[in-house]
Amino acid sequence: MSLNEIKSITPLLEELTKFIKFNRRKTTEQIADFLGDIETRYVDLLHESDEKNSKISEMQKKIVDKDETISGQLEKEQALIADMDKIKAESEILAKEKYDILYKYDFISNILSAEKRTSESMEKLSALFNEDFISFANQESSLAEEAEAIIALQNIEKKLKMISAFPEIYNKKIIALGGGFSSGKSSFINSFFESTDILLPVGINPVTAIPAYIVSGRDNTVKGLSKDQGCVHIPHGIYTNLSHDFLKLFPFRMKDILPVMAIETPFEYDSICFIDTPGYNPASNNLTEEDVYTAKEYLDQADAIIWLVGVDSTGTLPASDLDFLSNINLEKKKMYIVLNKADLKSEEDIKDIMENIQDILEDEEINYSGISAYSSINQDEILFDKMSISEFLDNENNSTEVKEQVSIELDTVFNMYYKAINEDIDAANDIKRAIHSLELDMLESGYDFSDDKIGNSIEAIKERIHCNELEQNLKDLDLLKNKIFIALDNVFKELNIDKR
Ligand SMILES: Nc1nc2c(ncn2[C@@H]2O[C@H](COP(=O)(O)OP(=O)(O)OP(=O)(O)O)[C@@H](O)[C@H]2O)c(=O)[nH]1
Ligand SMILES: [Mg+2]
Repeated sequence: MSLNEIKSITPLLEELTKFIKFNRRKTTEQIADFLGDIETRYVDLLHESDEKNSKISEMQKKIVDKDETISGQLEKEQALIADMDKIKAESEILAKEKYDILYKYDFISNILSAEKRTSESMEKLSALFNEDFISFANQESSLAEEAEAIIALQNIEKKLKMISAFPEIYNKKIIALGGGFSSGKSSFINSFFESTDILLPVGINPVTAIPAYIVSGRDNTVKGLSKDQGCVHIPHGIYTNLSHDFLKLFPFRMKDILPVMAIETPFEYDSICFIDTPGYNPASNNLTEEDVYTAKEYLDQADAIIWLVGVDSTGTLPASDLDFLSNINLEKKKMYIVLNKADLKSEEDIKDIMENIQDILEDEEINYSGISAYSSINQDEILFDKMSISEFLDNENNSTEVKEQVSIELDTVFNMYYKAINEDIDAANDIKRAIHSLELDMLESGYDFSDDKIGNSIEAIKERIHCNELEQNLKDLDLLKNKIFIALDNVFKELNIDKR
């Protein structure tokens, strides 16, 4: 029984006492009845109290259940918060990826939509090279070294197209940087830049993937040349990223749409155009195998070559360098050797390496204008033989007459054909003369040609040896040469107008 209930009975008990004291006359039954009522009331109260107690414990149980539910929900809430954080982090990554994709997409669409630079005269010359010349080459059969002639023409065409697209390189002395990957070609060129606003990307992994023409100018600009001669500005953020690793992210070969770039930045040698080429021997994976071809292609078209050897790697001229160089036509080019990263070796080591490389070059009968132990990073020449690197560059720093040069190259190609056809004509005439004197000798000896097997054979040979076709080839060649030189003239006229 609760305290309140006991308290409620207390006044009744007090009343009973009063009753006993002041109403002694009342009967015992009345008291008993009264007591009975109280007992009943007491039992009822006990019953009520039990019910309440059980309700309380029910409530307590519910509270415990609720507590458990609440703590379960708290756990769930925490798990949800963790999930939300994860999703947020993932969406940040996705947003960055989206930004990168849009950035790349913009870059690619810029290249693809770059306005094609149509030069009527260049197109006409290309048509003469690729259609008229090829059909002439198919028609004649005198020249055995036809492939050589056609490659020479292709190189001339490439050079002219490049000048049309980047008139900045017009009449510049083209010096291509060659060497193994990471030998420091890009760092070497950077070492001459007066501004750090634009630097060629460098790094320990194969970096240079797209060759670049670099000329001195007041501005700092990077342009790309698309496959169909469109010219596009390349933003700094993209340019500094144009490494092999970046290009691997694209599902196609970047070089197919952006074969070459042109960079303008101030440096001392304003008549020189450097070409930065990819290392000819990058890691042997599919994406970079073509670098051998690219490196060769650009070294071939240069007026001079600077060949870099990183002295940190082998300390000699590697056999693979010699192999590669043996496939470059060095006859008409000057070559200068730079032993780069000389800061990483002692002067004594440098002397030994230089002597060793000089011996190899002599053994291999490779001509070189000079050899320098240089540090691109410190812009410092430690040692040289024959002439210093700055002397070499000073000597080369004079403009070339591209038109004259191309004309000479074209003449060389045409002369190959003239020589071969004329040799065939001479040979045919020699045979004709020999047969004629044979016939005379036979007549003198009394041979009757009218009914004679030998006579028929001689007639057959005479029929086969006729020079008409060869003479016609000569005439066609004259005509073609004339057309090509007129077209070439027009290309240069247009170029000069562009420059003004
Ligand atoms: N210590 C030292 N490190 C150099 C020097 N020149 C280049 N390096 C480092 O050599 C590494 C390769 O240099 P790059 O200029 O990228 O070489 P690269 O020949 O252009 O390389 P690819 O474009 O990949 O063929 C970079 O980490 C340069 O910092 C130098 O003179 N001294
Ligand atoms: Mg490089």
